[in-house]
Amino acid sequence: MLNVVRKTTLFQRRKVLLPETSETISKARTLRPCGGREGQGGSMSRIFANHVEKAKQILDENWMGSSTKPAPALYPHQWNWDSGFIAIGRSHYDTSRATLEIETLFDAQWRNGMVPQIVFNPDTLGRYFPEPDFWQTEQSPNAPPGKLTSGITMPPIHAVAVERIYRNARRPGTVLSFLERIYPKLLALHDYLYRERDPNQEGLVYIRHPWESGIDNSPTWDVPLRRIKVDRATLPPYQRKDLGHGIDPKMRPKDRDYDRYVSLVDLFRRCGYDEARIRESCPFLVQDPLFNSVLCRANESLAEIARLIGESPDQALSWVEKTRAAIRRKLWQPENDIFDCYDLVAGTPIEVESAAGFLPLFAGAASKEQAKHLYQRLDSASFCALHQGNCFTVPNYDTQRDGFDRTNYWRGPVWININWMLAHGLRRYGYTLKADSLQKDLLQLPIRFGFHEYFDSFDGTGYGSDNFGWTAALFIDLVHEFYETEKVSSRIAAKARGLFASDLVLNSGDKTCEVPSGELAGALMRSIKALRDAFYDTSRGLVDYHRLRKSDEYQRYRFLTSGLRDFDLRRLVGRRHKLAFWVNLYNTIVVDGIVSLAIKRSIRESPDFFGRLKYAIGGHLFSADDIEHGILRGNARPWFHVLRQFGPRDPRKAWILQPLDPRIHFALVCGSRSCAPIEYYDAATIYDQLEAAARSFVNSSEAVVLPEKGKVLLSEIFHWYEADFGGKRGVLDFLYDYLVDEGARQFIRDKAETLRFEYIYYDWNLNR
Ligand code: 2M8
Repeated sequence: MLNVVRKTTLFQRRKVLLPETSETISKARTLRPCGGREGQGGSMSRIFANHVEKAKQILDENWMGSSTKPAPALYPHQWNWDSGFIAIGRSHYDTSRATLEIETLFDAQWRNGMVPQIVFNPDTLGRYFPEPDFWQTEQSPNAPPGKLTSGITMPPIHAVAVERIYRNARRPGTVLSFLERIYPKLLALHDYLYRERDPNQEGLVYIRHPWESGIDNSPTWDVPLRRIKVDRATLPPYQRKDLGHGIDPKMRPKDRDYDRYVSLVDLFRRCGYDEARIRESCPFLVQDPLFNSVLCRANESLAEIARLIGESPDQALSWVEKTRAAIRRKLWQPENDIFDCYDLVAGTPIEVESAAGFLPLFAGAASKEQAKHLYQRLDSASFCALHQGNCFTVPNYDTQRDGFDRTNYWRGPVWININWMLAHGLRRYGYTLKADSLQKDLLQLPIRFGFHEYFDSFDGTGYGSDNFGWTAALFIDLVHEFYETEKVSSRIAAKARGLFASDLVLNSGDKTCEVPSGELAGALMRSIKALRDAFYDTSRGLVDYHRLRKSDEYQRYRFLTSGLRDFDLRRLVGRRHKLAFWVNLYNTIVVDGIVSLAIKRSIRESPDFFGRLKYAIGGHLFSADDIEHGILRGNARPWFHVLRQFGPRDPRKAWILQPLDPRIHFALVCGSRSCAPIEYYDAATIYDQLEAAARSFVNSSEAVVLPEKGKVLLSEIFHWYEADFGGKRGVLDFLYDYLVDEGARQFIRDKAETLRFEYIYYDWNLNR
């Protein structure tokens, strides 16, 4: 992939890309296209619908008859928490496979209640290590007869999945018998964990193998694993099978990690899988915030399931309280603003922070104060801050630490399941903006880079296995959730419609500016520059609306706009001056509108925002649309209309600017995150500035060239205004002229005839 995001100031900005439709997913499970003034909803929904179809296809291809393997070749059996996440995805459209997935897993539940990490598929043995011959779980009286399983467990997400299956079922009543069957098994699993894995009755269970955490080679485990001195002479011989699938070994655990994984398994089998014996001699016993948070959150679901089938939720609720209190008390590290693991063997915390340390948010286990600190740590360069650019939320390990590795498995890349849980956790504590941004990253990663196992935390490249189960499943869930959120915002918009139904002339009123007409344009431009200097972050394209609203600079600007009512536009002389005047005025009417309408999250809260907001200028009204399509685009047809902006006899046609310069599209700011970054344009330098704006935009993540996929992903701007660039061929020429990556240019040159464009979601969230 050639042109994603680069670490230079010029290309600093990465925008979060998302669909902007306000349609909701119907219960009939179809993603319908939609209209919408601010964005081309139809094609957006289609992109979603296509990818949901692709995700379902992946799950179908990985289906093994009664459960789903996590990946086509790398993981050819059923995995414990993978099945939970997969069932969550399927719950939206295939209740029967979702329930079967869980039932198959629990059919292999051990007699002591443990649900194994892997249930082996007898038909695909020989392709993974370690398999039943190595685990030798038949030594344990607890192993389930007739089933082939491993001898460890994983984070127990299943109750959460079961509750989802019920909630998402078209006829929840029909799922009740499944709930009745599975409830005692879920209860037995949780009971096993508290009984066997919490010897001191603290409310915190331990894991005894890195594979039990699900985040196998996380740097957190380096410390306890170092304790294991591997003696090659006594280590049972083994052969790794995970390196033979075309995956770069750099992206997988090292041999020395595997030696330790294997030596732990060897210890378990030597102990006959007897928990008391294992506990006595195991060098790896860790109370992990990830595992305990998942268990704690699952207890909440367990209580809910109990209520649904008329059982008492008390046991599950008391576990919730106990584990929450223990996480809060024992695992919190105030100096690091995060939850750490506790090493039971060493009797100390493991102060190595991964994304797992934020998961108590998922369980509601963090206190409000802890959540505040967690949020500060999470929303920082360590884990990719909001609007930071050049990163995707949330990398699995602190990007600022030495051990961070953006490509290696659990040592840095972004994982969909962890972030899915984090997004829920953030929402639970009211950090909606951050939760939204996680959700959008999680949606765009598979769309842009494929349904991979994990993703590069800086440029999004997909690693590990392709066609990965939980990436596909949670994508389906996230799409559904996204549409649910949209349903709420469209309700807000409907409310707003009632409040602001008519035109809003922002410079009407009694105030009259005393600046002489001949000086007004200059004074207005200076005041716009003052706004830019004080309140715009031009590198990230953000506006501090909150401070701006109350500032003297903004009052001054408002005051000067009153002078526009009598301003004689003939005073603008020369194309540079006219261009700068209209571009700056457009960008500032948008800011003025956002402040005046007290827009909170998106200009979409106000219907027809660009058409209704107006300035009276020289006896005529000019909306933002009039300025953009009428003046700056040379009275072109807006993409959402059939007619040109100004009719044949419209007197405002006297001010249209021709010829149209397509670079204005990278200077006009629509108050949203996917538009160009806001800037002040100076008449003296405007051509250079437009040039820089176009170059920056084309080399940002708004234009991604993917030679290996034979396609180019582009901002919707190139779609809506294709004609302004001279059609598709003109867009290609434009890209060719402005791209700096030689490989990308060459690809465009060679493949111009066959190249396909795909358009990236447009993020209408406010650029604040
Ligand atoms: C990975 O773990 C397995 C061992 O369980 C492996 O590396 O072979 C982890 O990513 C784990 O979280 C996941 O459940 C499993 C299957 O996707 O693969």
